[in-house]
Amino acid sequence: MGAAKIVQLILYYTLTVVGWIVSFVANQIFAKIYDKKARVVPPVEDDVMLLSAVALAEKIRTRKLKAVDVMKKYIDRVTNLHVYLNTVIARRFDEAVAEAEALDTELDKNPQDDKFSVKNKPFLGVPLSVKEAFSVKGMPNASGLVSRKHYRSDADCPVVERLRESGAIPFCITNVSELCMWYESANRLYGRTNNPYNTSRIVGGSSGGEGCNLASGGAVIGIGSDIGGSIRMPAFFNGIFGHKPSRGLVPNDGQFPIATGKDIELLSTGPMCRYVEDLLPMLKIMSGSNKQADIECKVDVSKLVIYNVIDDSGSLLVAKVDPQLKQAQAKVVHYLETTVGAKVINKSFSKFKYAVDMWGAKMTTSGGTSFCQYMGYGGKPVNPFIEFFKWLFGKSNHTLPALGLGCVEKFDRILESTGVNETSLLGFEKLEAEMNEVLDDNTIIIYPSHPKLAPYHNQPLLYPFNWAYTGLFNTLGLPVTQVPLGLSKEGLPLGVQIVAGMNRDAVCLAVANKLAKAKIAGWVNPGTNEM
Ligand SMILES: *[C@@H]1O[C@H](CO)[C@@H](O)[C@H](O)[C@H]1NC(C)=O
Ligand SMILES: *[C@@H]1O[C@H](CO)[C@@H](O)[C@H](O)[C@H]1NC(C)=O
Ligand SMILES: *[C@@H]1O[C@H](CO)[C@@H](O)[C@H](O)[C@H]1NC(C)=O
Ligand SMILES: *[C@@H]1O[C@H](CO)[C@@H](O)[C@H](O)[C@H]1NC(C)=O
Ligand SMILES: *[C@@H]1O[C@H](CO)[C@@H](O)[C@H](O)[C@H]1NC(C)=O
Ligand SMILES: CC(=O)N[C@H]1CO[C@H](CO)[C@@H](O)[C@@H]1O
Repeated sequence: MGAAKIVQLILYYTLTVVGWIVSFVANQIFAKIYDKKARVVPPVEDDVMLLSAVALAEKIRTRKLKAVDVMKKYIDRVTNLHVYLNTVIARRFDEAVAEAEALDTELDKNPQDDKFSVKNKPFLGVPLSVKEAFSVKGMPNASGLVSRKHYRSDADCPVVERLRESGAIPFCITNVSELCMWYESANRLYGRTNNPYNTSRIVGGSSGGEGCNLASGGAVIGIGSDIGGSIRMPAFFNGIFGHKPSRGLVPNDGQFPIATGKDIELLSTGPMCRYVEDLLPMLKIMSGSNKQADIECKVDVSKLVIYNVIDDSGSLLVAKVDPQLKQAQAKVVHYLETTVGAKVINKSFSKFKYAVDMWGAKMTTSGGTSFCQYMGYGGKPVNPFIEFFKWLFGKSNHTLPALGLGCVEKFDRILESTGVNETSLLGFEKLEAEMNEVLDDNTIIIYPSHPKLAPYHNQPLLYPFNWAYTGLFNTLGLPVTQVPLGLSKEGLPLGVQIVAGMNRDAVCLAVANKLAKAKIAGWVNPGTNEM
C-alpha cells in the first residue's frame, strides 16, 4: 500500500468519525429544540378522501358523487390543516367551487355525453393541487421570492392546462423553497412548511408543499418539478408517489424560475400523488397525447433484471444510508426476486459517488441565467456575500441556503472561466455510456431515495449534498419513480427509487404498481399504520 493510499484512508476514517460525532451531537440539539412541539396531523377519516383520483372521477362520472361535495371536503381539510403545516399558500376556493358546480349541472343534464368519458376526462371533477412555481391563472408565481410578492400569472402553464382539460380543477397552490433550489421548503415570503407525520421535520424541497399537502390528505393529485430531486425528495419525506419523467417527456414551460441554457436538461416536470394508479394517467395527460404510445407499453415485471444498488459507493460529501432504509430496500428486492421472479443482481457503480460534482458541473457549464440574477429579480443580480452580511442581522429577504448557493455559484463561475471541462474531467460521459449499456429495455436500478429519514427543520444545512442520491438521475435524464414504503420506527416515511432506461417510464410505473398491489409500497394515513 502506497503512502498516498494510507493518507487517504486515514483521512477517510477521520472524516467519517468526526462527521458521525458532529451529526450525533447536532441531532441531540435539534431534538431538544423541536421534539416537544412536534405533532402528527389527524388522520383522513372520510372514505371519499381515501379514493384515488381515477376512482373519484368515476364516481363523479356515474353521479355517485357530486364534484362540488368532493371539492368542499378537500377545501375543509386544507383549511383545517393550515395551522399544523403552512403548506397551502394561495387558494382559489371560490372559483374551484363554482367550476365544480358548473360541472355538476352539465353532468346532470347529460351524464352519458362522450365528452365526460374516461378517455376524454380521466380526472373529471378531481381537485388538483399545484406547486407555486407553476403558472395558474390569477395565482402567485413568485417561487417564494419576496421581490415577486405581487406577481400574478396571466395564464395557465401547459401541464396545468392539460390537467384541466382532463377534468381536474386546480384549487390550491403550495409552498416551495426559495427559487426552488433547496431541499427544505421555507422562504421569506410564505414561511416554513411542516411534515404531516411529525411537524418537527422538513417536507423536503422544492416541491415540498406539494408533497406535504398530498400526504396530509389535502389533495389527491398534484404537480411538481425536479431539477435535483425536487419531486422525489418531497415524495420520499412525505411518503407518497412521485415520478420524475424522462428528459423532455413533459413540457417544463410556464414555471418560474424556468431552467435556461443546458440546465433545461436537468429539469423534469412530473406527477405527485397518493395512489399508484393515478401515476400513469397523470403522466399520459401531462406529456400530451402524442407521447402516449411511449408510456403505454406492457411490462412484465417477472422478466426484469434488477440491479440492486445499496449506496453511492462512498462519497465523503454525502451521509451514509440509514439502516432502516437499507432494510426497506432489501424487502422490496427480496419480494421482486422470490415472489415475482425477477432476476436480482447486487451491484455498485463507483462513479455514483461523483453525483454532486457531475450535477454541479452540468449546472455551471450550461450558460443559463445565473442563480444570483434570479435572486435579484427585477433589479441587479444579488451579491451573495453582501446579502449574507445582511442576513446575519436578520435584514435579508433571502434564505441562508439560497445565499449559500449564490456563493458556490460565484466560485464555480471562476473555475469555469479557467476553461476546466468538468463534465469530461469527472467521467460523466463514461457513466452515461455505462448506464445506457446497463439499462436496456428490461433492466432497472433500485437505489435509495435519500440517505436519511426526514431531518429536523434546518438540519439539511448540515447535510448540504444529500440530494446527490436524486440529483444523479437528473444529470442522466433518466425516468425515476420514488415509491413510499411505509413508516420507520419513529413514524417517518421510508421509500426507494426505481430507475429505468431513457423513455422507459412505463417500467418504473409497472414496478411501483406491483409493489403497491403487494402492500409493500403505499401511502400511510398519518396517525395510523394503515397503508
Ligand atoms: C417526532 O419525532 C421525535 C424524534 O424522533 C419523537 O421523539 C416524537 O415523538 C415525534 N413526535 C410525534 C408526535 O410523533
Ligand atoms: C425586502 O423586500 C421588501 C419588499 O419588496 C423591500 O421593501 C425591502 O427593501 C427589502 N429588503 C432588503 C434588505 O432588500
Ligand atoms: C410567471 O413568471 C414569469 C417570470 O416573470 C413570467 O415570464 C411568466 O409569464 C409568468 N407566467 C405567467 C403564465 O404569467
Ligand atoms: C444482495 O444483497 C442483499 C443485501 O442487500 C443480500 O441480502 C442478498 O443475499 C444479496 N444477493 C445476492 C444474490 O448476492
Ligand atoms: C467537454 O468535453 C466533451 C468531450 O469529452 C465535449 O463533448 C463537451 O462539449 C465539452 N464541454 C465543454 C463545455 O467544453
Ligand atoms: C408562516 C407564514 O408565513 N404563513 C403564511 C403562508 O402564506 C399565506 C398566504 O400568503 C399567509 O397567509 C401565511 O401567513
